Amino acid sequence: MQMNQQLSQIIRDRFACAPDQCSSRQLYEALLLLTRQAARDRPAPAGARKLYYFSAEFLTGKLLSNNLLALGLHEEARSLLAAWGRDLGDVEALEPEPSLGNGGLGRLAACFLDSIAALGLPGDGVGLNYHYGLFRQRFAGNRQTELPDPWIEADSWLTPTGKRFSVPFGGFELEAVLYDIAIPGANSGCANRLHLFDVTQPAPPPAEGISFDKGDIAHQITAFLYPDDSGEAGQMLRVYQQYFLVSAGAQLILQELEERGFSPDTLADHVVVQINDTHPSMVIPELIRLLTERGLPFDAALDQVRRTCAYTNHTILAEALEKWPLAFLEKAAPQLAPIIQELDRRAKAVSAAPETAIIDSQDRVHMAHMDIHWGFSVNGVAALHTDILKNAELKPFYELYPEKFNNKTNGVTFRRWLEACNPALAELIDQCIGPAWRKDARELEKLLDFAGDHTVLDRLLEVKQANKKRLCAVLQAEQGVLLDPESVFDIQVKRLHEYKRQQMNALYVIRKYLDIQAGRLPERPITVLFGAKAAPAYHMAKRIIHLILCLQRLIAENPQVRPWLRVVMVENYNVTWAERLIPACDVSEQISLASKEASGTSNMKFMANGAVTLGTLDGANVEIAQLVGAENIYTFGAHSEEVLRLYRGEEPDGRSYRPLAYYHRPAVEELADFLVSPELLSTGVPAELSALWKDMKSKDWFMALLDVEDYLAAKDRCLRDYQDRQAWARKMLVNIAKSGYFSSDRTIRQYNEEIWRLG
Ligand code: 26Q
Repeated sequence: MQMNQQLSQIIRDRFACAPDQCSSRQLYEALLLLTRQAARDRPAPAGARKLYYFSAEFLTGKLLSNNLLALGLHEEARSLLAAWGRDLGDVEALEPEPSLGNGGLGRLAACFLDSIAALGLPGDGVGLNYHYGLFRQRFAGNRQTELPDPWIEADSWLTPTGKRFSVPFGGFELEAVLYDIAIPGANSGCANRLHLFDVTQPAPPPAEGISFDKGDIAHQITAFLYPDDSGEAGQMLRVYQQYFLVSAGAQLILQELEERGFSPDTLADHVVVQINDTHPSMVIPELIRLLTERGLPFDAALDQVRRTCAYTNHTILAEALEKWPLAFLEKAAPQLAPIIQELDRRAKAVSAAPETAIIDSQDRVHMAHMDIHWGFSVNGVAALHTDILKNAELKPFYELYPEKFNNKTNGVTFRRWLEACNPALAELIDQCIGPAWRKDARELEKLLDFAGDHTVLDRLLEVKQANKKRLCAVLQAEQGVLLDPESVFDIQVKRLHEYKRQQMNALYVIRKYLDIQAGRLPERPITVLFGAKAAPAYHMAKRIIHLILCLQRLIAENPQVRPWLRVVMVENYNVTWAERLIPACDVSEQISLASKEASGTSNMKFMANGAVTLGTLDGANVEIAQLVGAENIYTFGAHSEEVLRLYRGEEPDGRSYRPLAYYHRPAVEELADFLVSPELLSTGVPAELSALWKDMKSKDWFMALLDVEDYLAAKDRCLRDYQDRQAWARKMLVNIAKSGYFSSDRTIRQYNEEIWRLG
């Protein structure tokens, strides 16, 4: 049946009206039903082994447009709505965004599902059906406040499957109810599933803010996505969440194995489990437990599980490496404790070194160590990150198991992050090199033939300009700020964390503010855009947001500075905002302290959309720099080796990092002291700003002051170069042409060839 008839029928049946009379809301619901059904109707891909991608987070973003594209229905839907006098964009705007992730790790999982389905590989996601994703951010009094962000409406992408699994916690049991979201693959004709587990009786909406009764496990376990604030209250609930996810997920695996006609003792031949960071690591002991329950001896169960499970590491930040007190695990899942203790005993027989123990001398369980000893693969997410894992962070493990370690540089789906979010650029690319790049992003390299073509370079600048104007219109409508699209758009969007160093970018803003007041004007006005959420209990991160919002206000209210410099922090940064900001970006800020950002993925999205990177040699920036060459990227700052030596206090003179030595440099002191200047204190909360200032001078754990002078110089150089528009357009073109390497299709092919072997 034609889409016209299908949609008209849904609208007639549901709303008893004609398509051209119904509201956008009704059109949205009708399109949701049609798209959801079309995705569900697709067959699952075939293969010898099936992948289960276990993750506490799947940051899918909105799905309507994405799914229409994957199903090949987008153009038909657009023109049908146009014939009814309606705009598909207006309808898509009504979809609530499922923010079921904190940031990079969750968004990576979503890109991976998109690529797995597009490549026609059998692989499902396994996660939790949080009712409230990451909190909704509001600014009040130049500070962040948090509100719940519900996304499940009467009609949503979720399909109840009728499947239920009983999860045995210490002292009580909970039923896990399974919902699925179909993931259609672009060009593959198949669909995989995202399996999301929920409780039978979810809690009612919270009465106020995002606080809730953390002791009410039975109802609250799937209420909220846990923000990254390890060390604070609620850890026990986090453990319950993790066990709920892995126990239900492991039972699903064994049920499907049986349905496929295989016995439990052949698990490793038919199943592979990818553990996305340590949040689902308990799947290892849980699978062992379930296999022994089904009659396998412990050794046979362990042998199957160790050939089934593979682990991805996403961080070297010590505070983010999960170590749970054994007592927590004993309380939440007592049946796992003896298994974990046995895994620990056996690991200690392999290596007596305390740093490789699963259970340490303080009875804490190191989740990553369990994965490394008892999984068959350990991968980092960018070349530098994997090198640091092998040679520093996990060195003792690399010496024990060199064959397990491998790198899989992250990637992003170009279908969402170029085709869908930047249609004008996609069309220009088509005109230059044809549409083959849409199926194989490496084809983008053919754009290099146009590096000297002034017509193409001019068109590239026009597309960027149009995207900047589009962003300005949205910002004016949604946040009431009026920006100058002729200014340079310098953008830093990512979770707020000290190691990502948004504070260093703020110091640049202060530098320009002081310069402009002193009559030293930039060659072109500059707009610095931020988007970032801070974990509610991460006080330093919230202070940095406060600083940026104070600067935003100070500058907006200063008639002398305002025409030359603007700062805007978008409220409630999420995937939808990213889709508008990234195509409009000129300068991509990737300024983490070298060694700390495992990969980064916005760096790849910006690059593919023709932004030029200003960054440290960290994470995947290193690979970007290698691909585009020194003339097409601005790098600065200490290298990772130096940073790691500073942390160990191993510089040649035995030196470790002392921020005060950098603070006292004249160019730096003036900027840092601005944090406690009367004019800034008058717009902000003095105690917060001075706490930030004191920390910067005395601790500066992520060494913003170490790199700040180099950063200021690199950014000034970058902004000067921007003035030669043709030369800049050439840099944009080279970045787009070389970005194909960062397609998640490439990443997933490598996972499949080197880890999963789905066959
Ligand atoms: C841990 C314990 C308790 C509560 C929360 C957490 C927690 C939650 C989320 C720890 C970490 C995260 C998220 C980590 C993350 O997003 N890492 C990013 O992963 C990206 C994909 O590989 C990389 O590109 C980024 O460099 C990395 O920071």
